Amino acid sequence: MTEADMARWVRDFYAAHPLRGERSLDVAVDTFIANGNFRFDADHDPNTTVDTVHVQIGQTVMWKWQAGTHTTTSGSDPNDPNVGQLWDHPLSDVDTVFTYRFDSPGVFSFFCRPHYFFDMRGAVVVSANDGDHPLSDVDTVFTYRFDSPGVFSFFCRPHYFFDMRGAVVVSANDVTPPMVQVIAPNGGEMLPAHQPTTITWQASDDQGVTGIDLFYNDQEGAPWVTLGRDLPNSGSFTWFVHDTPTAGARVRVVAHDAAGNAAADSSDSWFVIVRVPGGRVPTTLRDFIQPGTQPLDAGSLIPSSVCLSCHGGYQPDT
Ligand SMILES: [Ca+2]
Ligand SMILES: [Ca+2]
Ligand SMILES: [Cu+2]
Repeated sequence: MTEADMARWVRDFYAAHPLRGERSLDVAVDTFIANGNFRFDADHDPNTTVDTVHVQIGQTVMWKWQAGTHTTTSGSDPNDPNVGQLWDHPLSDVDTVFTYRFDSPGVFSFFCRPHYFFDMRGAVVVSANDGDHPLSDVDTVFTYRFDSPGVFSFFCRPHYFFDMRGAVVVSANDVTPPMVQVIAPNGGEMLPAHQPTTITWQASDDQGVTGIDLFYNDQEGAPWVTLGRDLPNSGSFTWFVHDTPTAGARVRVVAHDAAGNAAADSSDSWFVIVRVPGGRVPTTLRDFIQPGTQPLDAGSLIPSSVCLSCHGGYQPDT
């Protein structure tokens, strides 16, 4: 067969058979050169007869004519029942380039129709990349876990030039606890019971304070009584001072961050809760300090030994 015969054979073939395979408009990541030695050369090495290129899903491969007249035809050999199903194009001095985008993983063999028996063939290995997934009516969801900090950009391959893209900012694991300081009452104040007073604090965190818990107690070592949980870090809270007159009260502020770190600070020294002259009739649950009646606190059981003395000392044998 002369060169002219070969060109005519290829021309006649595609006059009788359809071209197959949509040409990719993307930039090719690798190229096979269809050369005058009946080779698809991708590695620029004439000693490797059948070359293979490796790409990832969504990437495009180019076939480029250099000499002779050839075809690039998908399939493992001329007897493959699926021959030419994915793509089938001439490569000649008038059809110098074909490009094809691989949108599914697998091994894709191809060959030149007139030169298969000269081993003019090759393969494209398409791997599914963890960071590369289709989204379509048959692949409706993709999820990904970010295990390191940084800014991760992403885009849609076919629609990048329509600005279809985004970014995920992953912050480092937060191991730094917040800083918190009670401003008031910080010790020495005289606070009348049943009157509102403003608790103030300052709290900060490298990643942000997500919640504030407030407590008070009325003597050293007494359990902390909850005044509020998971409050915003507003820096102040109006406390309707409990009717527990004492010279030894403190407040405590606990600051939390999103990673579960916490820090606490209490009044530097005692403040005084002063009984209102004449007292008041309790009107709401807030006025009682009784185990179980506070909206936010569980009660604690009193050991029975305490009862022996508080009832005036019963005789244990009666
Ligand atoms: Ca080669
Ligand atoms: Ca932190
Ligand atoms: Cu050929």
